[in-house]
Amino acid sequence: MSAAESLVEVRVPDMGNFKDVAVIDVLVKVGERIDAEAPLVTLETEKATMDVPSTAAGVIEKLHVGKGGTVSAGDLVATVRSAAAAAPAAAAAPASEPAGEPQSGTQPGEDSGAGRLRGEAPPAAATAPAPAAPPQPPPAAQASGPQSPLIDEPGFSRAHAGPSVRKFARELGVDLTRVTGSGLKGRITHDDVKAFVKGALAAPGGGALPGVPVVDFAAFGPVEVRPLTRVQRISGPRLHASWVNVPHVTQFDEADITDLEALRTRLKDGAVERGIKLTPLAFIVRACVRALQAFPAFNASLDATGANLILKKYVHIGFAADTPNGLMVPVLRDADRQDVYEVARQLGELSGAARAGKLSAAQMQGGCFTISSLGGIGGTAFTPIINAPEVAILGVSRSSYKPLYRDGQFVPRLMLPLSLSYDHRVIDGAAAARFTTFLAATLADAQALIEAVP
Ligand code: CAO
Repeated sequence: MSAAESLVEVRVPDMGNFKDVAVIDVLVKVGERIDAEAPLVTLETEKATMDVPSTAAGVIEKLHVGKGGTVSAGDLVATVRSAAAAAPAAAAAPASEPAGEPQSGTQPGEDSGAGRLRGEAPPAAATAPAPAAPPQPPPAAQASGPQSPLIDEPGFSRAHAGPSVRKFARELGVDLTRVTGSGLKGRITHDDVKAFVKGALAAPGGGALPGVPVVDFAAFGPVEVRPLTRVQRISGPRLHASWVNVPHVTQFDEADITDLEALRTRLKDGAVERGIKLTPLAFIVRACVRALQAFPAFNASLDATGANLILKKYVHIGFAADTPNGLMVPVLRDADRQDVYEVARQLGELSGAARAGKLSAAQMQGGCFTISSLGGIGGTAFTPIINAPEVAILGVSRSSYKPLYRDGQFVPRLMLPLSLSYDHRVIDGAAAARFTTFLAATLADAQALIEAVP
């Protein structure tokens, strides 16, 4: 060892209350040259994983832990022969946040959880003494990586993978939610990402979607270029992601709303006196709540692995609102706890805020199921795109009188067209037909829809 070189001991950082944590991967070999912050080993508790990064650049002189072993805070992980000035030998390295991205829902300025095991609440008190000067989080934990509209960001940040695998996936534009992990407890490895890319390249079309031709329209006549609105630029990639990732099927049906419309007409003026516009949509929301309660698989989402269905015990209903800035989807929270008047009041408030461009981010989050009503405009049916990761969306078109054959004769009935698009990975056709049949029957039972909600 030359005079300029020094030996740096890299130790397990403070991990809150965790002891004897499993070493599930050793990411370097003796003699290997590494950069500062390079992940050395991966640790895993029952709830989370983290990598221990090197505090210095240099060459691995000795490894003190092996795959399958266990470690606690302060244990020696590796000795690094470093040419540069090194960190104090006994200093614990900061824990590397595996994500390198902000956690879902984390706002700028909030504690992103860097330096803790992912998936854990902040420890009430550190069990090991903290270094004199708190170490800065590694650069990867400070800045989020470049984001691709085709990556499911919340899912990506929850994926079971270490920082180097995340960085690798970002570089290749791989959405980790679509990669199956072959490591311990489904952890995603570099090889898994490589295999995913190979598979994508081997797919027909080389994994990329065939492009549409680029045309110089000006060659055929005068044109004007108008940029998409901000809302369109955000919603476009999401609609596209749902369209290409989710196998959509649309089930069509009709509901006899003759009695419902008669009831609504009777109640409408009284509602106006209370400042409420009682539109058909409020009754449709109430009917959807009942259908979602009767068919819980429609009030669910697939998890990031695609192997489990997350059934929601709350009912937040999104509805598409046509605004001057483009399509927005405000979310009516706890629709199961509101009567039709309260639903109507909130629909009015939320659609007003949407049109005025005053919806907060929170008012557009947490939806379980979406309704897209074009009934006020026209049309007989359409195929709405699912607001993924929701698993179904109800399209509603304009009601019209139709002859219905009843008791040996045709009678005029007001029929409401329903178009239910659903994720065929989660819902089969029979369930969808049962759902719309139930919905139609519920809409036909007008009195039940105005019952008070506890
Ligand atoms: N059949 C017949 N008439 C209907 C109807 C239906 N299915 N639904 C609503 N109407 C009537 C209403 O009764 C109302 O008539 P009155 O004023 O005479 O009572 C009129 O149409 C207008 O209703 P509205 O638009 O004020 O209220 P709403 O609750 O029906 O809809 C909202 C609210 C926000 C959903 C709607 O304004 C809107 O933005 N719709 C467009 C949604 C959209 O763009 N979807 C496509 C998404 S995919 O690109």
